[in-house]
Formats: sequence, structure tokens, C-alpha cells
Amino acid sequence: MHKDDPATLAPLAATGASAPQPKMDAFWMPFTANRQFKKAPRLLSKAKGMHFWTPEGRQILDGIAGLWCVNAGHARPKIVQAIADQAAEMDFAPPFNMGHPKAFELAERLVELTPAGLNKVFFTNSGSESVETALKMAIGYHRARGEGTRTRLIGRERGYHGVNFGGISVGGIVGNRKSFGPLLPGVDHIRHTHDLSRNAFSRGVPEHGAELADDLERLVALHDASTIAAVIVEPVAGSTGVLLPPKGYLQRLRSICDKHGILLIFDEVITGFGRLGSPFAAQHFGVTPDMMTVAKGITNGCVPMGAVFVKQQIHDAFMTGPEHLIEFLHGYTYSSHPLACAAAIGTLDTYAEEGLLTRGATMAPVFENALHSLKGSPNVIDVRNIGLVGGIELNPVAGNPGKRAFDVFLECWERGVLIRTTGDTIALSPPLIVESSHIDQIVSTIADVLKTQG
Ligand code: PXG
Ligand code: PLP
Repeated sequence: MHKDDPATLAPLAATGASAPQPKMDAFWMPFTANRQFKKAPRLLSKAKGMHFWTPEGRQILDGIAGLWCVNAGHARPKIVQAIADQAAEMDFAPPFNMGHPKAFELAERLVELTPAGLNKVFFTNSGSESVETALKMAIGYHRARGEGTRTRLIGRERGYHGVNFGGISVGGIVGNRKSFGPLLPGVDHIRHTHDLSRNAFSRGVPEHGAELADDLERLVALHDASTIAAVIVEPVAGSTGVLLPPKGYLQRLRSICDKHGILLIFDEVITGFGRLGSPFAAQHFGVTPDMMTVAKGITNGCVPMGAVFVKQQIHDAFMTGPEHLIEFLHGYTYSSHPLACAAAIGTLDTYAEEGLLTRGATMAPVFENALHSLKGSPNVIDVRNIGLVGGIELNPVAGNPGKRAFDVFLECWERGVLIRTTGDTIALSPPLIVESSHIDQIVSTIADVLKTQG
């Protein structure tokens, strides 16, 4: 069922012929070593199911669902059709003071999947925009209910919340912050939970570190709860190297937030839409936040879209004043874009028909065993896994952090497997349609490459 269709791909059968290369001067590439890339470009020009193809016709196994987003695999027919039909029917409709039926349909469909209580949806176009939206909602909510002193936002070290000013302020990645000035005022951070000394080679969530949630109590003691609007964390941090919450940690964070009237925001941009084997990480861990930010898998990565899920009472706090006035002065030109809504509905249909939002739970043991077979490979200092997310941490080359993992990435690319690296951690997040044979190919390629680098 999930096999790539050979008929469609025949024209791309590897011929060894080189394809003409585009001129590369003008495009300033995002999060890319531009000079290195342009000297030795890695181009992708076609995708289907579990694979990409290069312009020369070389097949590349997608070990990272594009960028944690193509959860149902590439070029799924229902999604392709939905986008094409929508583009022909109505390309755009203004989202402010106007609506279109698919936006409402999609919102209703989405809140069937969210944890009970998170039943309002605000649409954005990316994870970064979802984060900005949620942070503004948190501060606006407290003000609307008469606690306007609650403006402080708390993030976590090593957190990634996109690249806009709010997101990098609550984020905890030094490199993403240090070049951009003082950022948002009134932001503080709790400690991260990564602890190789106690938790290396854990299978699933690590045993030690729930007490790190108490770091929030330290910030409450320092700033006073009456100044704190919200805490934002990724249930599982993806971008900074697959950092799992210690057993009991998220529950503890939830109860400290409750005790002090602080909103808890889960940034589920990566963990949302089946990555951990349930629709959202909130359900996987049995912890319900007050807001959830999502993007990526909401449209299977096919059209940019993000969303913020919000508890009823947060939404209701805004619904006061004269009825002709806008209650929340926020929104994007492309919020609930018709093409994105159509793609998302096609995506949810595909997830439902193939049981993909829970397939991660079925495949997780296979994935876990394969990943942990890398224990003992040269330079592997940790293996981490949950659902269909894997992290393999490598011993850094002395004085050259990130180099070892980047070299592994380049060599895996040469051998036809796309992986992702962050620092010296290899991050894996295959499409949720992944089969055991694909997992074997990904892991055996990494194992072979590690031997050559050892
Ligand atoms: N929050 C989280 C938790 C994310 O993972 C964003 C926000 C921002 O989403 P947008 O759509 O604005 O990129 C993300 C995005 C990586 C990588 O290498 C991960 C992301 C983006 C780019 C690279 O792991 N996640
Ligand atoms: N900049 C200008 C000058 C604009 O007119 C707008 C939207 O109208 C924006 C920025 C924001 O763009 P978007 O709504 O796509 O985020």
C-alpha cells in the first residue's frame, strides 16, 4: 500500500546523466551553510512515498519526513487532489471579517483529535507564527481577565520555538539568540533536562530528572507568580537533539503551573500529528496543556500552515465588549488559506484511512530495537527514542563541535539516506508509513558510515 509507484517513477530511473544545475547566486538559503552548499549542492527534485529523487535520478530514502513534517509520506493522492481542486475552485479568500467553509470544517475536524478542552483553533502559516500567536494570547488572556501584571514568559534552555523574536526569546539555543540584540524583555528560562551522566541509552523516557521541573518554582520565587503569564516547552525537544522528558517531569510542570495560575503551552510543532504514536504528545504523556502550537504535519508539509489550539476559557476571556469590535487584534493575511485548509483536510483523511496517527506506536518497538543496535558503534555516546523519533548522539571531534555528525550526514546522503543532524546528534523522524525494511536501511547505513569514520 505504501510502496512507491514504479510506473510514476520510470522516467527518473537512474541514468547517471547529470542534470543542468540552476544558477545559485540569488537565493540566500535558510539555516544552511550557503558557501559550503553552493560548492557541492544537494538538490532534490521529486518525491513519492518514502523517497526523494535527485535531478540525476538518484533515489534517497527520507529518514526525516522532509523536516519532521511529511508524516504520511510524499505526494499522497488525496492531498495532491485536494490542493489542485481547491486552487481551481477558489485560490484565496480574505480571512479577516470573511470566512470560507473549509476553514470551519477543518477546525471542527481538528478539535476532534485534540485532548478534551482544547476546542478552539487559531490558524497561522508556520510553527514560528503559532508560537508568536500563543505567547500573545497568553498575555492578552491574563489582561482580559484583570491580571495584566502577568506578562512574563518562561521558556527552557535548549528549547526551539521557531525564529521570530518571541520564539527566539523563549527559545534556548544560544546560536539562534546571540546575534539579535536584547530580544523580548521579561523572559526567563528553566533548565533543560538532558543528562547523559544519568540517562544515557535509555529506551523511551529517561528515569531521572523529574525534579528539574521544580526549576519553575525557583523562577516563581524570583519573579513572583503574579508576573508570570505562561511557560512554553516542547514535550519532546526535537531541533536541539531529541531530548525526552524524564518520567513524571511534564506532570510535575503541569501541577506547578496549576498551583501558580501560570498557563502551560506545549509546542507540538514536531510532536503533533502522530509522531509519538498518538495524535499529540499531550495524549501520549497524559498531560493536557492550556494551549498547543502545531504546524508541519497539519498539512503533511504540503502547504504552509500552523495552528494554535486553545482551551475554551482562554478563548472566552477575550469574548467581551461590544460585539462589532475585534476581540483579538491578531491574524495573518494567509491565516486559514484555502489551499492550506484543503491540504489539511486531505491530510486528516489520509491519516484516518491509514491509521497513521497511531501507527507510530506499532512501529516504535521495531524502531527502538534498530536504533539501540547502534550502541557500541564507533563514537556513539547515546541513543534516544520515543515513538518514531530517534536521536543518536556522537562524541564530538575535539575542538570542532558538529563536525562528526555533519560528516555522517554527508556520507549518508552519498549512500542514499537523508538524515538530519543538530550539533553532534543525528535526529531521525521517518514518515509514519515507514516499514521495517526502511528502518533497517536507515540504521545499517548509519552503522556502516560510523565504521568508516571511527
Ligand atoms: N517549534 C518547534 C518545537 C519546532 O520544532 C518550530 C517551532 C518552528 O516552525 P517553523 O514552521 O516556523 O519552522 C519548530 C520547527 C530541525 C528543525 O532541524 C526543526 C524545525 C525547523 C527547522 C529545523 O530539527 N522545527
Ligand atoms: N507588512 C506589510 C507592509 C503588510 O501590509 C502586511 C500585511 O498586510 C504584513 C507586513 C504582514 O503580512 P502577513 O499578514 O502575510 O503576515
